[in-house]
Amino acid sequence: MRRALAALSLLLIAPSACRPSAPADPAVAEFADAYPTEVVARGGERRYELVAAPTTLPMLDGRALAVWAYNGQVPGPILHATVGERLHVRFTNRLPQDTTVHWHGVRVPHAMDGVPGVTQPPVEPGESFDYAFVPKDAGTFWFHPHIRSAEQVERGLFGVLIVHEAEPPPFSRDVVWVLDDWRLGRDGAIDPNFVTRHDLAHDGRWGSVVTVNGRVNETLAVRPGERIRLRLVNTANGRVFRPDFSGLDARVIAVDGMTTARPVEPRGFELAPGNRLDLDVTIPVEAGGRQFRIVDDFIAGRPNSLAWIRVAGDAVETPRFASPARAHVPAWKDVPPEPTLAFELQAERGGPFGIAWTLNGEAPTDHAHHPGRRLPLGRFARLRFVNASFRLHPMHTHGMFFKVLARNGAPVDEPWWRDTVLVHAKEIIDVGLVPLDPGRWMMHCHVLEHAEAGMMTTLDVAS
Ligand SMILES: [Cu+2]
Repeated sequence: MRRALAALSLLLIAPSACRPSAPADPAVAEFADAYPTEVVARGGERRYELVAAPTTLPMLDGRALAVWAYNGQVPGPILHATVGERLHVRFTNRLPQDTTVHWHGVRVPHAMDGVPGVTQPPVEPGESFDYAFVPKDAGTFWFHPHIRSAEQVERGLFGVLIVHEAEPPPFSRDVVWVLDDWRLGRDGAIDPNFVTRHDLAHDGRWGSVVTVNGRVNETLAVRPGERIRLRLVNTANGRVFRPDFSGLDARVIAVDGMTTARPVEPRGFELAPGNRLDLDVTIPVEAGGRQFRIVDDFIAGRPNSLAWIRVAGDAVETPRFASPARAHVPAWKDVPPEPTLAFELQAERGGPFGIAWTLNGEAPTDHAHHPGRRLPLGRFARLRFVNASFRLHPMHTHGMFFKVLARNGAPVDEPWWRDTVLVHAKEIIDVGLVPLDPGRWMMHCHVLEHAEAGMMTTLDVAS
């Protein structure tokens, strides 16, 4: 039956979305069933114009803040597509610097990945670039520059891409919360000192003003009984959030855009830079008139108020349906026991910023000159991150998802995929993956200052 369905879906694939062949190895085929290698192009196209430009906006606590914005908004516009639709984004750069757009977590064709010198030339001021691809996975993704990102993201260049399921679950409401922080100078403007020695000696740039959707104490007004899909995205340069939803009926249903195998208790989830969490939140019918404060408690004893959920109005009927869950989860028995590639995460003196962050002793600061490490296409691989430092490193892969297999040598079984995993001080994390898309994919720390100071490399996926 499955074979017949596969044959049918092959007939429906548009030529541009067609992949050369299905994996022959049965274990890999099982993997590909959970993490599709093929996308059924359903036709249809979403077209967007995206312009990056400086502007001034009422931000944070309502003050006028000079920012760099996509389409005059911070966060940038929410782009929508349905899985299988073609997304076409005509991007124009009106910044005083080169830039690109990277689609974080989206398995795009290599030429659409937005990495200067690797997948495309930089988009110069006044120039345009057309990004076009068919998203393979439904979920919560985001986009941001991949040039001088420590400055460009901090100044406000980030936006969310929602790829909807073909038949979205009937939530009462779909809400995006973009979590961020801001470091301001004495004049109240964004501190223009980027990639400082202080940032490099720590976990990147952590600001003193924490915002959700660009506002301090964002408030979401809901009615009793509503069931909400709440999509959290961490766009901060360095800050890790640990949002506490303990007062609410909330379950994690997706991590980094990908549906979990089952709904998961949100307590203790660490949302590192780049990470996303989708929550299934039900507002109790009897909660009318109440308000719930959502707090970030990543740093013990120093909680940050993130947002409020204010319940008012007439109760609505709660939609009843099973939380979305991933039907197929592959076995990981074929992952090699020893690492295919291992990376030591460390710092050393030197480089253009005075401190260099290294992967196996290398700290290239130009995207085009990465050493490149080969990963075999369509085969199970194990990557090992050995954090030799005392700082935090959220390690991110472009073009592929992975699963955490072990922490400090102890097996773990997270029932979800990731594209970014936080490696704590002195921690060793093993992840498993099967690279399914050929190309030179970036792998880097998503503390943007660490990445700019060298903590980037490439995974060269080839057969
Ligand atoms: Cu790092």
